[in-house]
Amino acid sequence: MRSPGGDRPLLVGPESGPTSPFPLRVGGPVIKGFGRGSKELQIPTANIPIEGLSVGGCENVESGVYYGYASLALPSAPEPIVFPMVMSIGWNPFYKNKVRSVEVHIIHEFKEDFYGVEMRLVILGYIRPEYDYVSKEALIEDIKFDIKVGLKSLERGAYKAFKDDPYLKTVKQGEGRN
Ligand code: ADP
Ligand code: RBF
Ligand code: MG
Repeated sequence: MRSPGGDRPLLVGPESGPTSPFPLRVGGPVIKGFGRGSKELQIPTANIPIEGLSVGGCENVESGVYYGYASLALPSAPEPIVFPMVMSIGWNPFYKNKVRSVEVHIIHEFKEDFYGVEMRLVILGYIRPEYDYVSKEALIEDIKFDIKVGLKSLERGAYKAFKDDPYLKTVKQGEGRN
């Protein structure tokens, strides 16, 4: 059971750029999750179907917390917009989920929800395993630190370059929407 605090590095992954299995490219339409992210944690997570992992050829990817870029084909924009993100793949041990989920916190403030919109991910590095926590506050503190790790790690040239990855940009407008 993890407690709040504890030092961990702000930079994750080699300076020279992502190494195998990264970069991983997965995507799917944003679906309803457990309804907890925004309400309980004040950290919304856009969920995509777990099947997205097999399409991307990474169904065996280790559970844990990752960072990278996400793009959204928002109806209001002419082309997909790319944002930094941190995400969890796994069972949310703190909540003892019965299903494995893929949840992405986009590091940007949105005015509106974007359920149904096609989201594409380029995953560039592994931050940490998923933990169980002594409290909700301890989980929130760790996720806030993950956000710092993600942003800082993406600032490096060999990671920043993936912001322009064609996979993030090639979503046809309307794709993935209901
Ligand atoms: P759910 O349990 O349905 O996933 P959440 O409480 O986790 O609900 O909220 C996620 C939803 O909030 C996303 O599907 C998206 O429409 C919206 N949202 C708003 N801002 C963000 C953000 N910065 N990152 C991810 N999702 C966001
Ligand atoms: N849930 C856990 O139970 N343990 C974790 O270590 C954990 N780490 C997370 C890290 C990030 C960056 C994100 C976005 C989510 C994480 N979650 C974790 C999932 C969190 O519990 C989930 O997003 C909410 O319960 C809403 O579904
Ligand atoms: Mg969610």
